[in-house]
Amino acid sequence: IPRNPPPTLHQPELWSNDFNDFICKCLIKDFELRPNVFELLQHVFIKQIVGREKTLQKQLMELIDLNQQMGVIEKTRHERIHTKKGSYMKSQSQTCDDVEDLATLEVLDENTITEQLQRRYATEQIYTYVGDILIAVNPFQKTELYTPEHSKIYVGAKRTSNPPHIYAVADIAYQSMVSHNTDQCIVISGESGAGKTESAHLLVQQLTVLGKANNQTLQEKILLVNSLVEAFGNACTVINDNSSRFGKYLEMKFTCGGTVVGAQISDYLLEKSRVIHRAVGERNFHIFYYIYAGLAERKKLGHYKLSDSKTPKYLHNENVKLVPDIVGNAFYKEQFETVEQCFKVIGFTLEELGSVYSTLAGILNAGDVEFTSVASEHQTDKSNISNMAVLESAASLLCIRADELQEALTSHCVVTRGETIVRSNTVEKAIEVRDAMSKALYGRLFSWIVNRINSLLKLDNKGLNIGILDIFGFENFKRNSFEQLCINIANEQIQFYFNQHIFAWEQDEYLNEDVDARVIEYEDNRPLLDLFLQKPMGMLALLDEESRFPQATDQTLVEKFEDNLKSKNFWRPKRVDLGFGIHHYAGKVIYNASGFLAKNRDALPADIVLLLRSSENELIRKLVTHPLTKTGLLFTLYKYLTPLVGLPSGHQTSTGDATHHPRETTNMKTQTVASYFRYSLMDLLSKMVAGQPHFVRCIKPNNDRQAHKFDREKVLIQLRYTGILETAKIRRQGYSHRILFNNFIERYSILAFRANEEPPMNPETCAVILEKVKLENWVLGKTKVFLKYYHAEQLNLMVRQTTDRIVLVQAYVRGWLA
Ligand code: AD9
Ligand code: MG
Repeated sequence: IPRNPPPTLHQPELWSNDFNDFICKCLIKDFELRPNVFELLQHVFIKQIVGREKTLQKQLMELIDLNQQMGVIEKTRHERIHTKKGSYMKSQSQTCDDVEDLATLEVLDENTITEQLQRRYATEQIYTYVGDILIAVNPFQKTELYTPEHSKIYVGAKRTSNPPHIYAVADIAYQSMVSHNTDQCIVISGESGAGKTESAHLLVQQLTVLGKANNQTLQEKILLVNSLVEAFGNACTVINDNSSRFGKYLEMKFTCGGTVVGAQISDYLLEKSRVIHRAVGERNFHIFYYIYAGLAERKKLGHYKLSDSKTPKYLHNENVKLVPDIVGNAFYKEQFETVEQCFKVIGFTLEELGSVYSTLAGILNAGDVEFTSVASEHQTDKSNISNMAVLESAASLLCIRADELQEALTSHCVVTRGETIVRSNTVEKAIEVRDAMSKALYGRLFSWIVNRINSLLKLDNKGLNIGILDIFGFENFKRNSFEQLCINIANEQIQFYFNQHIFAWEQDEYLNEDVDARVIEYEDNRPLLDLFLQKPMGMLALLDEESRFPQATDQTLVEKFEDNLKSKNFWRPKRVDLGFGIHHYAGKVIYNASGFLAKNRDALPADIVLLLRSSENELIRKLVTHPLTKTGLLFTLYKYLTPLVGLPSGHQTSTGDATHHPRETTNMKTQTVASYFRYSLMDLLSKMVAGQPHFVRCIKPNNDRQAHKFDREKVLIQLRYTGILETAKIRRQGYSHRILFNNFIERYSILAFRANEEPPMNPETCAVILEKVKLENWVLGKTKVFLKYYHAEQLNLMVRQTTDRIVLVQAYVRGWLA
């Protein structure tokens, strides 16, 4: 029996009206009425089956048996999960006050919710629903929750029949994509280390199972994409050993029938400053350590001009020694092999791989180039390179001329009145140029890898997709810089999107449609978005403005903030040089503006660009020649988005902005990080609003990454700022699904009307359908049916069961009549 069949019921040329009528009658009723099937059949087919009663009776009994078996199968599936050994047992661990959906709690307050989560966590039930939203509390240990068995029972199952699970979210997104023919989007949020990336992996895994990739290699490739980009985009921070240092939106592509056919990734704002500098106790991107260990194992360090005794500067860390911590680290070696395997399976050529390694080794060597100050006649501080051998190594790895690299690092050209003058760089300036080159190379290499993966996994056919958003989580370190500001603004934006979806749009609709529903108060973070994104007086706009003044300093920048930002969420703390505070939705953060201007300008000197363009390595040339543009910018949605993003009118009217991607700009100097960041956010949101969203909220139960430790206060704070309590309330009282009358009738009339009937498109028809299927607590508005979060799933399941059964019976009857 095919899943998701076209309802052959609607092919009257195949079946007589009587027959259709019969199918509707006996199938709409549930399994309990099955004994009547025989009578009904006899009644309808009496004329055609004279003389064949015995055979028919036997076949009908088989049919009934089969149906019952289906029922039984479903039952045992549940029993299996309930009685499976281990602590994840619903039947044993679930007490009578234990609930799987917080929206159904009798007493709804912070304490009760925390208590529920704690109780469930203690028995390794890390997942809990709040209506249609999934809460995932990080277990900080391996669990038995992701076996093939689990994967199986969450396929096409009713949500309430299994314990809450991330696989159920995958299933709901998949089923609604297939049955409504619409794109879906799964938004995973939570602070750093809460479990977003792990959740994203699990979703991809389950979606490949659901999407039945008929091609094993494709399935394998999709599963490897995450590992590959994470090797380049993740790093060890003080909070998380595998912290995402970029935002990732992975779209899985499906045919309309639901077969997975490809994947595309969009990356957002890689924290490339990590290449040149890290906070105390943190590390560079994983890949540097992997290749170091891997190349050492293959005795190839020399080939890539890497030392086996001296740690490159870019990998310096007070606690890490090159030997044995990097070279000789078994985990890193293993990861190197895995990454190389990923590259190969996805389809990168050996030549490309070699170039990637050379570029990485080139960056590490560049980082070790040192400068000394020399006094000159006209200029007091000129710089010289003190270790020419290292410079030569870097140049040879990047396939450029050493003397030209030396020149580009130690001097720069200025054009004055049509004349080009060469000026020397001070040591400081030379270091800045060197680091800018390293950052740019790494950032562009990362984007190139992402684009290359996309072109290798791309499919032309237009189908449906499910996007999974996994960004860097909210961060609050001892010292917070420009990177944290960007990360936290992105999180602010995601929270705003969540609020819009869960609260604002829902409540707007009640008003518009005259539906009586209690208004739920929630914390609106719109003022914060305005503080950051407004033009011309928002923080990012001010930052851009100040970045344009050559004389500006980080000090003048914070003063500018202080003079212009009028918000209770912004303040200048006393006694913190260059400090400013922001009261984010998730808490107060003190930032240090030191380096903001340089980081925002992110200038790559023209001399370096020209030099790299002359590289004999094709990859390096590509990195600096072709602007890497992101595909699929959905700026048509711009209008719809603008009120959502919270951008003021100045931005709305500048359509030039909207159609022109920032990276396409040829003048690399004018592209600031802040303006690119705004576009990234826009791009991301435009993708998100195009699909139906599903939310996963990851919760970190403690700051020590410990299993079995539930810090109530820590959890409570997260529940508060993510608005879980309000979410539970609105899910209980509100109507999260709103469907236009016509759409509702088209989709669900099969549940109450015959195939050849054409019920009128009016609210009464909707009521007939809803009453027929015995749903309660729905409301009819002026143009829409208002449903509770659990109704949509019940309806979809009924439609699926009905079509499945229709196909089943048709298959049987086809057999008898033949
Ligand atoms: V960040 O914002 O990228 O710094 P994430 O992505 O929210 O962060 P991540 O998924 O990397 O956090 O999880 C952190 C660690 O928690 C993982 O490395 C695992 O050790 C652990 N974790 C998270 N989720 C699970 C899980 N479902 N089962 C077991 C988990 N361990
Ligand atoms: Mg992550």
